[in-house]
Amino acid sequence: DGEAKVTADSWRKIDFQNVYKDIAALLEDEDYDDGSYGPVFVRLAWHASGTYDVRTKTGGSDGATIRFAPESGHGANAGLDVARARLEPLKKKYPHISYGDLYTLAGVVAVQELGGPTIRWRPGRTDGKVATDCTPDGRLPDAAQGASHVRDIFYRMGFNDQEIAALVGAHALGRCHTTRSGYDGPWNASPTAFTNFFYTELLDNTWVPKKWSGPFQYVDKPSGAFMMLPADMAFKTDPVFRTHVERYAADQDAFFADFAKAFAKLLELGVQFPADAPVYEFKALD
Ligand code: CCH
Repeated sequence: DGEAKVTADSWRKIDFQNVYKDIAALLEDEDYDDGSYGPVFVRLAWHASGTYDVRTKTGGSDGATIRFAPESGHGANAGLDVARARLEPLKKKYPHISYGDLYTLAGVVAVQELGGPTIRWRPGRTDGKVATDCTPDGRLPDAAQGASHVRDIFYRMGFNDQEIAALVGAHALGRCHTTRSGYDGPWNASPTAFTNFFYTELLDNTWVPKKWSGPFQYVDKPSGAFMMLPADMAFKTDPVFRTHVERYAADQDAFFADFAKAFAKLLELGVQFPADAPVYEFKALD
């Protein structure tokens, strides 16, 4: 199978601009969610990477343990099988690409093709890991909690408050699914466009508890059309996070620049790249 073909430098055989184009062709589907797999590709790239522990140097996207049980079945990863299945034909087409490179590149393509900033990306993740390399459950953030939990989780990866505030701006994209996380709804009216709307919506709306039998979350008043997770609200109530949120709400270019740096760092956590691995800055397609 493809996995057997991935060696330490098999990425050298791949034209990644072509892989980029092929991933881009998988984004649109009018029958899926809001019409794009982009948001769930971004989430796959983030959850494949965000298991990193800077102290033990375990986790991260190298080896893509997210595809193995038990990690694939961790509550936070519910629904990401959909993204992996969508990408699987490209593993067949490019057997020399590692799953870690494929999943992280899919996140890059999605951000860029949905109108976000250019994300610097390098190939060279390997496929050699096995199920016993899976990270323990609980390394990804729990949406029901607040600022101190969010800090614990992201400091463990090696991020600071500014980087955390920039990364969560990805919640401009996509939506929550009752069948996956239990939460419900999109964060704004354009969930398939990469914008700074997470910050503007967070600051500009009055957020009230949603009246329903599902998990505690917020909806905007009066429309009720948009949502915030309890963890999202920490970015409004915590004074340090809020200074960054205010800056990103006022200045989309500042958000794009900081997101690009923090997301590229996220996708590289724990990866030992070959010294000569090229840094790609792909051009968005038309
Ligand atoms: Fe997130 N996120 N995320 N998130 N996330 C969810 C959906 C998306 C948290 C919880 C949730 C980041 C940080 C956090 C995306 C990107 C990022 C959902 C709904 C929950 C719950 C899942 C569902 O039901 O489908 C929490 C908590 C945090 C931080 O504390 C970061 C960082 C990123 C990327 C840089 C994207 C995109 C989605 C939409 C997925 C989709 O399928 O539409």
